[in-house]
Amino acid sequence: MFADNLFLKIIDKTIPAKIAYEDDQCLAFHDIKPQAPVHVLIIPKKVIRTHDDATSADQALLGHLHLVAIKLAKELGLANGYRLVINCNEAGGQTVPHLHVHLLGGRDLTWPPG
Ligand code: D5M
Repeated sequence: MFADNLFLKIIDKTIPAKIAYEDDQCLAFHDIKPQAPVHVLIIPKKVIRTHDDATSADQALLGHLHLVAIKLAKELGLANGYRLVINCNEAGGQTVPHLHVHLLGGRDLTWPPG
């Protein structure tokens, strides 16, 4: 089962996080359990529980998350490459019920992922 939506507490700053970027639509912060030298989560401020819950109304927001990922990849020294991951639902490995984009880099990433 999903855990609580603790990312809402990161958005409202009741749980601390190492914030990499913030604007009116999204927040990016370093993952507490990094899987690569750079591992940042980019989340919308709007609650969208899973990737499946996004609708056409979220089209620009989803695009915005990608553009923020490009900006952060540049700022965080990932010119050689990086990976974006969205885990969707339990079988997809999602544990926090708030859509998030993982930005991973800083090492040679292998394929397929686990
Ligand atoms: O990814 C959920 C991610 O959220 C996982 O990589 C750990 C991360 N996480 C959990 N709690 C925190 C806090 N408090 N700060 C930063 N990062 C956190 P998923 O795709 O749902 O498995």
